[in-house]
Amino acid sequence: MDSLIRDPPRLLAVSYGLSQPVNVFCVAATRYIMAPMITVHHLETSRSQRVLWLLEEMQVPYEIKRYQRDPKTRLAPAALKAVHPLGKSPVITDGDETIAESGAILEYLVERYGNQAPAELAHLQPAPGTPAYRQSRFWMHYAEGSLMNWLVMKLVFMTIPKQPMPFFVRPIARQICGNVQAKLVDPNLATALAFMEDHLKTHAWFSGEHISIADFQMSFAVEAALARYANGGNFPRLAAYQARMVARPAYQRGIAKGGPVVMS
Ligand SMILES: N[C@@H](CCC(=O)N[C@@H](CS)C(=O)NCC(=O)O)C(=O)O
Repeated sequence: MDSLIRDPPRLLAVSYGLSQPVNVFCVAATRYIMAPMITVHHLETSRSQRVLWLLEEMQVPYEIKRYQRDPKTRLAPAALKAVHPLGKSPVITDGDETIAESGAILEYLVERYGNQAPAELAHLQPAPGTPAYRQSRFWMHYAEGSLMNWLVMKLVFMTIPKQPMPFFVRPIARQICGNVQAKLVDPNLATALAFMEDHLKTHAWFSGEHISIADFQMSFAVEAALARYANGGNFPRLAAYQARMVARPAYQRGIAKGGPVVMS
């Protein structure tokens, strides 16, 4: 055995059941060339940060293709439609697969690469039938099915009065947008944030005591909610949750690569 350890080409041959010694560099190069390469099509200040954070936590190699928003409309460039007909971000490609919708992307990545993740992420997808699983499923749906709608509406009604328009229309636009926020959007956001604040009284992470896929899906919504609606002082548990998430080295690596998360 000692002699094998001192002879890597022969050691590899034995491990792979080959009759000839193996060139270590060939094995490394073949592995590198055959490794599936994930491309994250990343629109600046977008939900795509969810995907970067997860990939960084799982330590799965990937590359980023960056897209800038139109400076006036803040919409995605047409180039994203060449990747996926919906033209939204995030979207990833992995070999022949193209996957859109952040929730579907997170589930795909956990299913395909979750078993390679560091031990701390063992509960990324909680075991079916457990309370953590039910919580995880709820927050995965709630993030995009309910919460993000109110946060997008908030952004739209905050932005409209700042758009170019004849000067005499602006006060009317401001009044209408203010009313919609006060009567419809803000009360719904108040309910949502109080609900999350209450949940975080008894849960360290959204599914329970361990970080799970739901935290990646909720991350963008939490950031947007605290930036657009609430100040952390009113929601100390939500603010503490955000601080815990942002302090994670993998989260910071995602930001360093993808840029700021929330559009201001
Ligand atoms: N539900 C989708 C939403 C995708 C979406 O609307 N992404 C935004 C960025 S956060 C986008 O691409 N906006 C640009 C546009 O609509 O042109 C998801 O979770 O992936």
